[in-house]
Amino acid sequence: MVTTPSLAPDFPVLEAYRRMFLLRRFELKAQDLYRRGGMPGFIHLYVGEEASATGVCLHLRRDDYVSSTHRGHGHALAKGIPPRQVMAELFGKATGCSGGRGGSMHIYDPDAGFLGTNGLVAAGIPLAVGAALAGQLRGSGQVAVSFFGDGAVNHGAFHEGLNLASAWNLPIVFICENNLYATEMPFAKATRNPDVASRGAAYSMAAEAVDGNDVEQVWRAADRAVRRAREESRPTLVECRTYRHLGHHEGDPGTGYRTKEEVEAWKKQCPIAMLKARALESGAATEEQLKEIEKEVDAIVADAVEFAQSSASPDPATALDHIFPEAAGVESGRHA
Ligand SMILES: Cc1ncc(C[n+]2csc(CCOP(=O)(O)OP(=O)(O)O)c2C)c(N)n1
Ligand SMILES: [Mg+2]
Repeated sequence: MVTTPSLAPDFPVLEAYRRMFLLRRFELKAQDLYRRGGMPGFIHLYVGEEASATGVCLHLRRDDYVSSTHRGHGHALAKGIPPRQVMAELFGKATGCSGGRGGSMHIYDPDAGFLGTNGLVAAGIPLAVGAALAGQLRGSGQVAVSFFGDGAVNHGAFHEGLNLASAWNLPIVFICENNLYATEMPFAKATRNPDVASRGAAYSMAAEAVDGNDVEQVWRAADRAVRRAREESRPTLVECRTYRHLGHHEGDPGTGYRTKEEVEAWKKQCPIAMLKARALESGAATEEQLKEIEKEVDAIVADAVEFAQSSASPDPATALDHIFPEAAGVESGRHA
């Protein structure tokens, strides 16, 4: 395992560890439950990429906005949606944050500023640009963050979004989680320029690349970017270089297009193990403190599962609710 120098005194090591550990345990539990057959739909797990959502969301206010991806459970949890509501949504239960209508790829919570996980690659980018514009018009100091993968950066929505954000000086942070593959397509084969951060120059936008498995590095880069957005109303592109430990989705073993050696090498760079080693080495945390956090998180995840499994499915009589906006004078779920 490669370790980097000791943690800076202002880095919130315990909170970072808590959030990353929650994201990891939540996903591994979801994987187990999915394999047992109780969870409908598709799930794409975030295991290995926890430092990115954590390092960024530690800087966000509750009323800041986040748009996410198909691999978005970690973004939802890091932005502050309660684990109970996220787990219940994965099970399609009425108590889920989208009332059980959404599932894994439509986790949505306006109260937490969460503009949704998203089944369409790159589709969260324009949503966040719009939210940043809204924040700018309100003068509220709200910031928008768009998380997306390397698979999104050759889409029109990425280029249009960055261009508009730059032209209108929007308070937004674009976070590319470059895990080197889009499904089974290696990023280096999909483009002649796999240096995502270099693309910021095309839009005269501040940009940097970081080790996306080093939560402190992500946290520092996100600090610069969120300040630039909040205080100067200017956008930033941050490329977090990372890797998914598991397959593309549950069901893909993730081995047909990646060598065992490559996967193992990245697992040795596990963001959680690296933070733990550095926290202990530097004396920023004790073994007991980290164990206590792990115990607390395990209890939270167990409670979320119990909550989700014991919740009711949505009542069929409400199938047409939430489809038409009440404000348009349309009675709940039915044409007037
Ligand atoms: C517009 C669109 N095209 C294709 C797909 C099918 N698809 C789902 S995930 C994915 C790969 C996404 O890769 P990336 O953006 O790098 O995210 P990662 O899965 O690596 O986290 C593709 C092609 C889709 N969901 N939406
Ligand atoms: Mg990818």
